[in-house]
Amino acid sequence: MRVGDVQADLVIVANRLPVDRVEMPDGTKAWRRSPGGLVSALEPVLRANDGVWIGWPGGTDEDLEPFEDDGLHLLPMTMSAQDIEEHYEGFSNGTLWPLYHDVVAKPEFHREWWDGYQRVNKRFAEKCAEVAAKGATVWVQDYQLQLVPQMLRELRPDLRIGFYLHIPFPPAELFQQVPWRRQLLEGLLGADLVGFQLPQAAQNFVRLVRQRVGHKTHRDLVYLPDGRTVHAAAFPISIDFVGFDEMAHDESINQRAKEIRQQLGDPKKIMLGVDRLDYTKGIYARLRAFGELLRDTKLDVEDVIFVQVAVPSRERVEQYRKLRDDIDRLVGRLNGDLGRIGRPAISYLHTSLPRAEMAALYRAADIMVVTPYRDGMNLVAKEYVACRYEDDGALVLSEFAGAAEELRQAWLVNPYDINGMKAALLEAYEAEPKERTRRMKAMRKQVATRDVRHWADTFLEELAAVPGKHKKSVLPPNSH
Ligand code: GDG
Repeated sequence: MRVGDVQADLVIVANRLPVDRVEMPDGTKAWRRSPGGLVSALEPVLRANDGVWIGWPGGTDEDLEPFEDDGLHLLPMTMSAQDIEEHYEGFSNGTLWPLYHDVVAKPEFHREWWDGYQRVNKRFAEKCAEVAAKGATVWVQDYQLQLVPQMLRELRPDLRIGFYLHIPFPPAELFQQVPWRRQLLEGLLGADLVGFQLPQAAQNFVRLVRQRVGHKTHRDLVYLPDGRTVHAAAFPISIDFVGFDEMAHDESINQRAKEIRQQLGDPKKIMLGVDRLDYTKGIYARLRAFGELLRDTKLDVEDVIFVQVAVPSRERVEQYRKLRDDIDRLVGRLNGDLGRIGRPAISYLHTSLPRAEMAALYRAADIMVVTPYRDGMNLVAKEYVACRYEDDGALVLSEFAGAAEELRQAWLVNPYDINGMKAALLEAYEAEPKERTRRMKAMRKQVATRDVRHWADTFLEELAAVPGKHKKSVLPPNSH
């Protein structure tokens, strides 16, 4: 099939395609479905609407034809080495990522990165404009493509455009650092509906639009001089609860969970962290807190082990390389100082794992430790909850993960407060089974009802409901 010839009624645009280009052992290239939550959320929607997904398949300079994979229509975008350096590694991950995560690392501002960001956004917008049918719905995903809504609206005013930001949207005090702040806001205002993880992020956005662009706003609505209304609202993302719950019941997964326990030397308790190796995730501080509990003899390596899976991520970006070295050193030191023969303090894996192995780890872990400094949502926390069908296990969760708004019964911690984190780890470790069950039951109920289908459905319903032209009298925007 030639997707390029098709006019689609639903177009999803994301930085990445839902499949990765992989090289097979015989040297040929093939496609492999990426495992993320976003893919499982959007796949049924795309299927039901016979839509098209536009995105980068990974790799450079390979021109690929549109194709169909397992019934999904996919349209690969080509990225040059320069695009990757300036748009992806540069402006997206060197400027926006740290800026939007509370400046946990220092964002860098480079004019050539901004040029690359604009260039790639333009190409994505043009591709959308080509394949969207008249009056179609386009759903743009995430911080790498914030200019697409406006660029696309200029090309195709007939479209209904939604935008969803998967990461936090910062308060005005931080956002205004960016030299191109107004362009970014105007880029987003091309959408009819701008979705965020949390209500606070939507409020930050509306406030910035009022202050920086000068548009009239009322609660979660922005009134534009051309008569359009832009709606900003929160749609907390979630997971395929039923899918995880079913996988967790699988005999072979539970067998594997037992085996993992044995291989770890049958400790009384297993603590677990699973994160992309990213400085926002708070891996270093969490391991330090655990190390101190051992050093203080509050915990003993004979009883407990910390399994930390760090999934390789953005390895060409300098800050990520440094983080990896720091964590390598810390793990080495803690194991050297505190471990015994056959009893390391930390079992550290720098790798990505198959989904089934992740589920087995969730089944094996008595305490899941999720302590980001800032996180849009954090799906790992929800996946753990979904796998604990016996209502056992304990979740230690950062207050600064979006998930903390919903998972109130977790042991909530401030990841900057090492003593507080130590206390929470210890409490979760020592909690009575009854207490763990009470908390887990409530959290499972929450994740089961607010699953990823609910997320996608509510967003698309809201997008379809955005009102037509408003009749407000508004002044042209100011010009600062
Ligand atoms: C961004 C936002 C927001 C991880 N390691 C492996 C693996 N994973 C899967 C997990 C989970 C996903 O990747 C990670 O999602 P998170 O939400 O935890 O974090 P980010 O990657 O930072 O995601 C975040 C999210 O977007 C969605 O909006 O929640 O706040 O930062 O699904 O299971 N999957 C497999 N092997 C691994 O080794 N198969």
